[in-house]
Amino acid sequence: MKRPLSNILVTGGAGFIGTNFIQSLFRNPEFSGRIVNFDLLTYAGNLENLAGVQREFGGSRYEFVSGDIRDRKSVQEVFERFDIDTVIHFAAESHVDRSIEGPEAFMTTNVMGTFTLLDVARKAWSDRSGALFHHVSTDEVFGSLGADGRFTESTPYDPRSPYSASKAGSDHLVRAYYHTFGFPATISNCSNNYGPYQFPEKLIPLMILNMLEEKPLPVYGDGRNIRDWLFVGDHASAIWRIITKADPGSTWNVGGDNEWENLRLVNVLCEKVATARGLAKDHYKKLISFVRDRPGHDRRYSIDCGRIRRELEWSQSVHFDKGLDLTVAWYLENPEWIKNIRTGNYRDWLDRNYGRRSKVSG
Ligand code: NAD
Ligand code: TDX
Repeated sequence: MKRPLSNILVTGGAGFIGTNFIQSLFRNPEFSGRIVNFDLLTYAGNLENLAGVQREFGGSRYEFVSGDIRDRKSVQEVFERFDIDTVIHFAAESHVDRSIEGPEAFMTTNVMGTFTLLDVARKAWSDRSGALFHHVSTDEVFGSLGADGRFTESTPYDPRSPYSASKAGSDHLVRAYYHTFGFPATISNCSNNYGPYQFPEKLIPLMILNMLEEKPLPVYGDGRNIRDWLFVGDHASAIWRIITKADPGSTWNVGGDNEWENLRLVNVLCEKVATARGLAKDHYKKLISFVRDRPGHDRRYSIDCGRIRRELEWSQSVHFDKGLDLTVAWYLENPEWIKNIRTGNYRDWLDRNYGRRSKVSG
């Protein structure tokens, strides 16, 4: 291991990937440090996800601090109180559709929040060696591909949505801090994650939950857009490789080598949910409903993650078929989790969003 990892600040740890990352770290026999989870608990943050971690490690190796990464004072307090030596920065507004509806929070949290964290960390770490700031980013910063080509670590940035522009802005800031101040930072750009605890505004959980309620399954445009999917636990293991093995200033693409057209994926999900519930294989397919396309909808993402495989010996362990089965089973087995999050902001947003979107065929 290249660094101590004694006191890790995880921002956005109550969200989808942060939750899975924290759980995986506490299962990892190589990790013996403490995690401080700093999260604003927006609509997307859910502490219930970490109730088990809190029970087992709370007060000793796990602390939750409610706070906003845009608030310099709170961030400074955390650095001082917990002697932070590592940051894994997940906190963000993460949903493309919301960034189209209301981009402001994406700019303040993703850009200014990242700036605030970087700036506090730089000052706190002026005399420290072995510290690391790992910034969790997305393949969407590279823009949209046609039928050919793949994103590599040197593909020029070309973000198309307010979300991806805000993530690109934060990536640039992280690199600028490395080059200008010698600040110890790494970046990963990962493809679409799926798995337990994902908020059901994203494609896979939204489809599963709509099936359970026999609601329309809204496929944007012609359904031929392509995404590369990676099981969230494999993203967590890639981050572990980076924080334990990578040099400051390095950037890593992470993906599943697993491209799917949305419509094909939704059809497979229909079959998996139907099978899991003992229904005819095609039961849910009649719910597929083509709706107005997402504005600026990126056509295809494809990520070349050869570098992390070769240089950090990372590999994914969950095949898509198995990962989808696990994910479907998790949503079917956790109706309380679904009930608890489907209130307030989420419900209002969903009603507004899908109420407005016109159906073009069915
Ligand atoms: P998420 O929306 O599920 O969780 C985001 C978390 O950040 C929530 O717990 C939320 O409460 C917290 N948060 C938001 N604003 C905050 C603020 N101002 N201060 C403190 N906390 C705040 O997101 P996710 O899907 O888990 O994504 C995590 C990170 O990974 C993001 O940076 C995202 O851009 C990146 N990423 C996501 C994917 C994906 O497929 N989901 C893929 C690649 C990269
Ligand atoms: O109802 C839907 N119907 C539909 O056709 C939804 C929610 C999505 N889609 C399409 C849009 C995309 O082509 O499915 C694809 C996946 O959509 P999302 O789940 O919203 O993910 P995406 O926009 O690809 O972005 C995700 O992956 C990269 C995450 O939300 C980002 O945080 C991450 O950076």
